Amino acid sequence: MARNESQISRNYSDQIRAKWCARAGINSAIVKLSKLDFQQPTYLGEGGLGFTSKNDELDLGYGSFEVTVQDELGKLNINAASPKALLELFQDQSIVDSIIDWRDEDDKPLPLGAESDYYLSLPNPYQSKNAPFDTVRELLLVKGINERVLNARYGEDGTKIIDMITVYSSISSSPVLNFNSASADVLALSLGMDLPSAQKIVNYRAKNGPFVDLSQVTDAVGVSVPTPMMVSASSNVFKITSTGRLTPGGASATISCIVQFPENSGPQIKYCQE
Ligand SMILES: [Ca+2]
Repeated sequence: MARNESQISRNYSDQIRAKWCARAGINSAIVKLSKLDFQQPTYLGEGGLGFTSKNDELDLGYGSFEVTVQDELGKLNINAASPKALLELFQDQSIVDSIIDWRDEDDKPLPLGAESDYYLSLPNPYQSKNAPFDTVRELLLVKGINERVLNARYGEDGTKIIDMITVYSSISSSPVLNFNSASADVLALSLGMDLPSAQKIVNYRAKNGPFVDLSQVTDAVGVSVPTPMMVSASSNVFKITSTGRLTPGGASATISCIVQFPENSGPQIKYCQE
């Protein structure tokens, strides 16, 4: 019995120490991102930025971290996504109607959607939001959406849907898409482009580095980019995911944070999941 208890308490303290390693990774990413010039094009490389405590030549003594950074503005904004984009992504009209009902102001359901009438009839009732999503995981409150739907894979590279979408905007509250960070799938979905054209943008960017502005995309790739939503060459809001791992024992802990870097103040943590 006593042995079990000491084992449990040891596991617990390993978890705490692994979490401290993960936090060190988050801090290291914030320091790196703080050094970016947010007036310049933001390009973290295809697939985002990755580094480890070993790359940083940081000795955590008992553990290490592994970090990935993604540009949130390179994702499909579910507060701005068109019905067509949502249908392409989720392949389910009922989910599309329910997402639109959740974020629109009225309480009148679309043909396959749901508003407060539906949600108030659930065993644990709640109202329809009738306002923009504040987090991506808020989608779990919407009719027809569960973890399986959010973790389904999309497109040729099989990215999880939850990793392709965002609710975050730049400094102004309007949703913005950074064409220097968006994958071909996200460019196609967000802007209503065809996939081969979107792929041209990504290929050019991967080879030549980021675009300075939208006209340069047209000049370089020969593709005129539709702009049903605001687009930008830069970003100041990122998702940092850090996994801390203990060297002996191998206990691990992962932390994900959304961090925004406003122009005239320090970094702001918008969301954190431990
Ligand atoms: Ca509504």
